[in-house]
Amino acid sequence: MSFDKVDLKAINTIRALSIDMITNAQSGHPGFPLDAAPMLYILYKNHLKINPKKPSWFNRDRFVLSPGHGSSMLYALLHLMGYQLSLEDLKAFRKLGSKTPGHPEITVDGVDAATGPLGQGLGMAMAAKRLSTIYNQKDLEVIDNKVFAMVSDGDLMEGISHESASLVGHLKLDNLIVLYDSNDVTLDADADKTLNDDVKKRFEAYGWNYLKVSDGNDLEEIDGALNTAKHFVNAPTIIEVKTILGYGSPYVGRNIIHGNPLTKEECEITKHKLGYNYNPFDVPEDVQSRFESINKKQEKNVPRMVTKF
Ligand SMILES: Cc1ncc(C[n+]2csc(CCOP(=O)(O)OP(=O)(O)O)c2C)c(N)n1
Repeated sequence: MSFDKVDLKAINTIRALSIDMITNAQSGHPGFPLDAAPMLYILYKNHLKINPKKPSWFNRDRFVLSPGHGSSMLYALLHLMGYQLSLEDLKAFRKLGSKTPGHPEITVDGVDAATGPLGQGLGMAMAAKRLSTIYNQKDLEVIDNKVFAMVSDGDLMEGISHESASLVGHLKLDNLIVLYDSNDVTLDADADKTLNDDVKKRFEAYGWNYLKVSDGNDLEEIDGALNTAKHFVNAPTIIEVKTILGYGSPYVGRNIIHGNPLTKEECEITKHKLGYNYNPFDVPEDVQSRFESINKKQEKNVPRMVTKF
């Protein structure tokens, strides 16, 4: 599957809306959306089996944004995908009572997990697998969904990620695919000040499959890794994607872009660097129609009729 200029523009729209939201709110975390937008876009464009018109469809794939501080990126994507999040909602980011709080809440259509405390994104696959063993019958697979989670360096440093990854490996949960945003930077400093795990060896020791994408801006490479991961059986998969925190911004690769809003001028500089020259909160027409066609495809994922229980 090849990608074109509109795909790149769509990714830059996610990045641009994210930093616009954060700058508008004067608070938030711009570094992660700028680096991780390509993998989020490809996941929703080509892999996640969902239906934005039926957001609570039971057998939909789930997406868990474990580093909840990247919420602006998820909200931007959900808006573009046609979920019930308007541009006004994006402009109300981090405001009390808004549909777009600083960390995602499951009260918002399209948000599958409330996240924020790092390390908690790895648990949902077990429930889906359990349900499938209870309800699936030989001639009727009622539950065959997958859980896709995105995790960060900070997530993998948390003790809970070790426990859950060990259990998931032991249970051979092949319905879990984890995209690891490996940008080598955390909140206070470069990750190597506190983290030097060999992630490949760590996860293989738990019984996982490990894949690596060497360039988080290489759309084909990300897409190919997800295709490979979906066909693995009898083990969960982690895909380490090497990314660059704050990609395109004046603070690229530095921890200060983790949680400090850009100024309006810095937003403009960042967009210019990305080759994206639109006003704050603008969505280019060709990007809008690209998302409409993605949605048309997704709408074919209609809930199947459940006749036997
Ligand atoms: C359990 C827990 N401890 C601490 C925090 C505070 N915190 C927020 S983000 C972060 C680390 C940021 O590094 P990373 O997760 O790699 O994110 P990135 O810099 O790539 O955006 C920390 C410690 C938290 N959210 N949860």
